[in-house]
Amino acid sequence: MGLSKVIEIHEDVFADNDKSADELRKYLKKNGTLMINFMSSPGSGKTTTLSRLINSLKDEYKIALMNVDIETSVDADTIAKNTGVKTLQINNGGLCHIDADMTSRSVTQFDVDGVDLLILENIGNLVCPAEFDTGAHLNIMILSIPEGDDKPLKYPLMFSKCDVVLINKIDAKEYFDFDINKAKERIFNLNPKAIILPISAKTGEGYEPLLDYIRNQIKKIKTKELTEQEKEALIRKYERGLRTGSDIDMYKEKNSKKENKESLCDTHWDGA
Ligand SMILES: Nc1nc2c(ncn2[C@@H]2O[C@H](COP(=O)(O)OP(=O)(O)OP(=O)(O)O)[C@@H](O)[C@H]2O)c(=O)[nH]1
Ligand SMILES: [Mg+2]
Repeated sequence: MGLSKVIEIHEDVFADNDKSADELRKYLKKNGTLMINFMSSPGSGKTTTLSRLINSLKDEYKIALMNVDIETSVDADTIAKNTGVKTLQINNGGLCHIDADMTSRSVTQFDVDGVDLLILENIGNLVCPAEFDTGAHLNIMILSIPEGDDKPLKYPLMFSKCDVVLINKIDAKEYFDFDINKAKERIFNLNPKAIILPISAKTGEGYEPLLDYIRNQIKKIKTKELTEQEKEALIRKYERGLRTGSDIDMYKEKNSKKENKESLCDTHWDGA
């Protein structure tokens, strides 16, 4: 009896969190803001990766960063100093994760109007952050070479929840017995859709595909979905035979934008 009550409460907590997370995603989408949640174990290189990433994109987009830690504002201060973008430190009172309500409250205080890319540097931990949807549109995790290629076997939830896995510190690979092919195979077994990118936050090696991926995702978040009325009007026009080149191109372009958006929705969110 007591046990089943605990299970009910547990399920409700996650259901409430998922609802808050969906609301935050929709709010950010309306605002034209892509939010990415970066997760990893302590010291894999989140702050270093993000400093370089923000510096590479800050002339193209308005970027803001929220950092979660149990204590101190060291990482938010480091990124503010390294990049000059607006940062917010969230101290979460000793918890090993941040949930969607906490993220929403932080977003409200932070004011993300006009922000194209909102980055969340999650708390360093490979277990708890994977259990809580933060409301981000994308989850990126970092596995670094010194941690070992067996981590997908030991922390499967984290690897199955993320859209992208960055294998960081490849500049140091000659010093460690890290087999990149083994790591990739283990990640794909858990998450066949994962995008895996080896990088070095220290040297910048491997950054271009990551930057292009993020540019593309920002473009997608700003793509407006056609209303049902607009879709029908275009289809009627097309079917009636008003087939000037520009009509057809416009129809195709709008439909392909919709498909792009749906492929994002398939894997990450409903985006309504
Ligand atoms: N050789 C090498 N060192 C790196 C690289 N990226 C980060 N580091 C080093 O790894 C250490 C930890 O990096 P951080 O960026 O602070 O790691 P983090 O994940 O933000 O750490 P927490 O926020 O404490 O969880 C620092 O000494 C970095 O200089 C890399 O690509 N190559
Ligand atoms: Mg950090």
